[in-house]
Order: sequence, then structure tokens, then C-alpha cells
Amino acid sequence: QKKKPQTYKERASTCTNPLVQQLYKIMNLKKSNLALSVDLQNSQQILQTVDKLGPHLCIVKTHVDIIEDFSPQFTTSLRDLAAKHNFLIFEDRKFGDIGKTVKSQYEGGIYKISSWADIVNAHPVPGDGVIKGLKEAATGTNKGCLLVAEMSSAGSLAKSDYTKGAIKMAEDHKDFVIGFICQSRLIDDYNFVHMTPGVKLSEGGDSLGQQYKTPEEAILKRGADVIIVGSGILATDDPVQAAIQYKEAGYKAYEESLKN
Ligand code: BMP
Repeated sequence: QKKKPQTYKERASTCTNPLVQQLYKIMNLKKSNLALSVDLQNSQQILQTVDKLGPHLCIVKTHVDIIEDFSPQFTTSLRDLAAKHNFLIFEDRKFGDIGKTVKSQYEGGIYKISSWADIVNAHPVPGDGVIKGLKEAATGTNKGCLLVAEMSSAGSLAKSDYTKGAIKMAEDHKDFVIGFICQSRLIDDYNFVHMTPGVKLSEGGDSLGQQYKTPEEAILKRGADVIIVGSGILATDDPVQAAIQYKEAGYKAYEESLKN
């Protein structure tokens, strides 16, 4: 039987993982389930955008490897903005290799992702060594990982038994896996945050396989906790207004979902 929906405040007090608690506290305080996918290639542009939109976001999601002028100062400044506006940083690195490789990719190289990202994600395809490897690099810190259990793109192979395997893997690593990148509700357990990308105010897609659903569809029909929006906000004339629109649509859908 489906559990009664909980408010963000209730979830913050019942969930066991401190990072998940922190996220729900932010969502409650800022009345926002909106994650901005800040897919820009210039660090100043990213920082300026995040500074303007920050008050409306619970998470800022980056693709650090598309930045053309990356420097360690960029991640220091991004962390400052996270403190200023109270959001979590999610690096969408989608680790997908054997444990020892992802461990080095997470903590090493130019980006040193484990030093600044609160959340990362991984493909479950290698087996749970991918989680064990990441976990080793995150020991003793308040970090979490999402498993890419389903994708928004056309023809995705992440479905049926693959998705079920991802759920099992998450349950086996509850201390580090804090949820899923997904397109539907996978577990009736708020300890696993369901984050859904491919969200736009009008449905449709792009020329490279992306498929969009509205915030209402993502939250009410598919059970998302967090909506991830990139071009729906960034490719507009007024990204601040667009962010407010998505934040309000997402929050309204959440309030509606509590009535179920
Ligand atoms: P946009 O809203 O502009 O389509 O951007 C979506 C973002 O979410 C991109 O950064 C993409 O890499 C990411 N994403 C996705 O679109 N679908 C998935 O299934 C998983 C993702 O991480």
C-alpha cells in the first residue's frame, strides 16, 4: 500500500541521511523543488547566472567538463554562492567505470570533484563497484550519489530489469546512494530522492533525442521530488522570470501531490 505523502518538513525530520535531510530543509525553506542545470561553457557566465537565480533553486547542477576556462577558483566561487543562496551542488559527471577508476576520476584530475560537489551521479552499468569506489573517495564527508536508473532520452536502454537492478543497488548502499535520476517513481521511500530531467513548460523534444515533460507531469504523474531544468530557463530572454515560473509550477504540483 502506498504511504501517505509527506511534506518536505516531515521528510527532513524522518529521513536518515544528513544530506537528504539538508536538501529537504532547503526545499521547505525556499519553497523550491527546482534544480537548475547550468549548462553554460564560461565560468563567469555560470557564476553570474547562479548568483541571480540562486534564491529560487534547491540544487545547481553542473557539467564541469564543458567549461572552457575552468580553474579551481571557479569551484571556490561556486561554493561561496552555494553558501550565500543555500543550495546544494550536483556535478552531473555520470561515473560509469570500475571502482578504482571512478575513485580517481572523482577525487583527482583537474576537477577534483569530491572537494566541491555535494552530489554526483553514476551509471549502475559496471555493478556496485562504481559505488564502492566513489564511496572510498567520499569517506567522512557529507556526500551523496544518485544512480541513473532511467533516462529522458529516446531509446534509452535504462529500463525494466536494468532499472530494478539500480533500485537494488541503491538499497544495498543506503549510506551513500541518496536517490535516482529517473523518469518515474521507483521506491516509496523518501530516503531516495527522485530527480527528473527533461522538464519544460511545454512538452516536446530536441533534435538529439531529449524528451520533455511539464513540471506537473514530472511531479504529479511520475512522482519526481526534484525537477531538473536547463534550457527551459537558460534559453529564454529572462532566466530569472523563467526560474520563478518553474519554481512556482513545481511547488504548486508538490502541494497538489500532498492531497493524494
Ligand atoms: P535541458 O533541460 O536543457 O534539456 O537539460 C537537461 C540536463 O539534464 C542536461 O544537463 C542533461 O545532461 C541532463 N540529463 C538529461 O537531460 N536526461 C537524463 O536522463 C539525465 C541527465 O542528467
